[in-house]
Amino acid sequence: AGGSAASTGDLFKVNSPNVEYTNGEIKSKYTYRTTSVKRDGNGKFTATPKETLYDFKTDRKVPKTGMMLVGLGGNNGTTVTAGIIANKRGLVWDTREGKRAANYYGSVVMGSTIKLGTEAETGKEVNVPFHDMLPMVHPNDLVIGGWDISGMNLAEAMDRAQVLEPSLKSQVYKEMATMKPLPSIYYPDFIAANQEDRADNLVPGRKACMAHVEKIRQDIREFKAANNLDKVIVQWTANTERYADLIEGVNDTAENLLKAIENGHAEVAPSTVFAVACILENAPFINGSPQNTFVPGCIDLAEKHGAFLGGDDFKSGQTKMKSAMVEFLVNAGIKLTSISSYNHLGNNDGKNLSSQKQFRSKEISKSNVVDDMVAANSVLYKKDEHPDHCVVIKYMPAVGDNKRALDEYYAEIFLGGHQMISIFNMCEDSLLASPLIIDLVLICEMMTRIQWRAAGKADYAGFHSVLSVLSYMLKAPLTPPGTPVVNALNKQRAALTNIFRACVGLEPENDMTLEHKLF
Ligand code: NAI
Ligand code: DG6
Repeated sequence: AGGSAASTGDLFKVNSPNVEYTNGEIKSKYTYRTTSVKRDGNGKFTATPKETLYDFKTDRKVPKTGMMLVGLGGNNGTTVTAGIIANKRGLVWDTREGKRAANYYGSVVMGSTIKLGTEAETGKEVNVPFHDMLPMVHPNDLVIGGWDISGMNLAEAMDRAQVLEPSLKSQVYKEMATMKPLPSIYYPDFIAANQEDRADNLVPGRKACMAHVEKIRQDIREFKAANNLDKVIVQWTANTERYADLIEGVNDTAENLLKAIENGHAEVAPSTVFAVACILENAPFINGSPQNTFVPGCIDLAEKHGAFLGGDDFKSGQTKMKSAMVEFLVNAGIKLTSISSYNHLGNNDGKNLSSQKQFRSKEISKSNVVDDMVAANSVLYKKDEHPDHCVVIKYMPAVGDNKRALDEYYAEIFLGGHQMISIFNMCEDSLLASPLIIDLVLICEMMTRIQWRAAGKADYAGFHSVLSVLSYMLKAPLTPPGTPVVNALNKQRAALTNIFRACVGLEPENDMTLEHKLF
């Protein structure tokens, strides 16, 4: 345990004329197979198989990467920092249930595997760690920094969070005490009034301005230089903000958004100011909270600069379960008719969400996660028919970070019968969110090193600015304007793993296993 181990991407080699390994790159020629469907006037379909040829090129050099968190002093910020230090040092600590060692459980990249293929002699599956599919950054090598409106050092902030065992905290305390968040921007109207008392580490000024954008850009540059980094990825894990109003002439285009910041318009949120600074600094920016940081003008700006964005809202417990459960029910032909989701928690996130406008941002992101699965099944649901869906969040200080989530799934089954599934989900919220923060950084970084071109074209390009490939980790996946949102958890994972497979010239994994059926 411990130490650093960026994957070199050489655990396996693909033996194919369509794949070329050079010192610096992996190049693949890839046939993307889809089905094009036409509907005639009588409601009949013609389905035509379609092939598109792409070239992918993956940079094999794993960069020295920095992760800057907005909200570094919060529960997620301190937990993910302590977790990475613990892994880096291979720490072991006592708990009442015995010794525990640092791990990356809950991280798709560090904790899961991908089927590579079938062993020739035995016919058995060969699975490789996700982290070894492509040459990826190891989380132990991430250099951590960031901002918080609370100036507490990270050791004290970790105590304030009440997430980790004392025997673990004592081992990382000294190192974390040396880490202090950079001052941040604070526009009080965007987060709950009950947060005011921790806002003691502020860049002067209480509304958007270009000086704030420039200050954040400067912070990123200085962090990069001080730590000799090739790349910095920024992630919002600060308080949930209220939605910003979408106003024509203010946040609808890149130009108008920049003008609105210059003019100090009151509807520009701190998270949008961070996003704009990151776009201009070419640092990918991921939003782990539910608010509409990525107003149309912000996405427009990212597209113009070829900068990467990902969002919104970490999908950690209740919603991840929901996106798996609803996919199962609807694909099983069971008519889900209602979902009642209740949860209570006692951490600072819960305190902030006890305010109506901030709760509303969360309610929206927690509520939209079933739409695509329901819309895909015209046998069970008429057009625009939806299951009833209600989301409740209550602040209960005594339970701290130990969130309780109760869900009732009510469905109609054969011949008018009913099925009720009730789930009680209890977890330390930040221990579920921290591995997602890591996955988002590692995958996002990887995507900055993959380029594509249509076969026969001269120039390669990057993926679209909006990285919808991060959807698996996010409750309300941001997708390129005009493209569909996929919430179904298995589809999200398949998109991610199959894009990685395409980069090394492998077909999407299918589970036909004809080799075990046709002999
Ligand atoms: P937290 O309240 O413990 O931490 C948020 C931190 O952000 C605080 O330290 C606060 O001082 C700071 N902050 C507020 N405004 C800021 C600004 N403008 N600039 C810099 N720092 C600022 O909350 P926690 O539990 O760490 O969650 C963070 C966010 O992640 C919340 O929005 C939450 O809704 C979201 N989230 C959390 C999940 C989880 O499982 N823990 C899952 C999904 C989303
Ligand atoms: C209570 O819902 C507070 C929220 O911040 C959640 O804990 C967080 O969004 C995680 O939600 P979920 O639905 O992914 O467990």
